[in-house]
Amino acid sequence: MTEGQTVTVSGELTYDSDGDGTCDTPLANKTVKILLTRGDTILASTTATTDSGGNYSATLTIPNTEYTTHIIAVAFEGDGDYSPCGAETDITVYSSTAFRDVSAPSTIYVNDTATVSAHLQYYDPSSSTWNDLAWVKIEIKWTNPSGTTVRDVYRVTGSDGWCSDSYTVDQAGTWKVSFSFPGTL
Ligand SMILES: [Ca+2]
Repeated sequence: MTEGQTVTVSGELTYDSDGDGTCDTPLANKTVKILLTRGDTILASTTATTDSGGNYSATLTIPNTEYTTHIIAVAFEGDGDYSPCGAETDITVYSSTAFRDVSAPSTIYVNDTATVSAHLQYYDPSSSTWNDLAWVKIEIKWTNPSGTTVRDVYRVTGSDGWCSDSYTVDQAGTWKVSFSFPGTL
């Protein structure tokens, strides 16, 4: 994630119906707090109300902050009848991220398998360097010459920040392949 980006947090709120320490039953129509924290500091917060299936969803905007790992915490404080259950997820805030190299065949023929690759890096302002962004999920979309998206998959970058995908093209013309890094959630 980078500053100004929004992150959608969604999940299911449950409680421990039989006291075995594991939350197991959905809780409808309850308010949960969703917090973005760094250390002991709350940087952003919002609330959401669960639906009939216990599901909630809310959006937070990443504020101006340090470029490091943050925690998104979902908290239900309980209301007397239920024991609280919560959840946490780490996210990392980057000053910026970019696909800094791409690799694709310039010409291929119908029924050939094309492989495209892209190199994701993030900017570290403390050292003024671009570094490889490893082990994050990338969405890759293939659009054929008619403008139809025929493949939409997720790939994970390797330790070198590169990810790739292959597709057997079945139409002549110009194909488009898009790479996007939606953030770490
Ligand atoms: Ca239980």
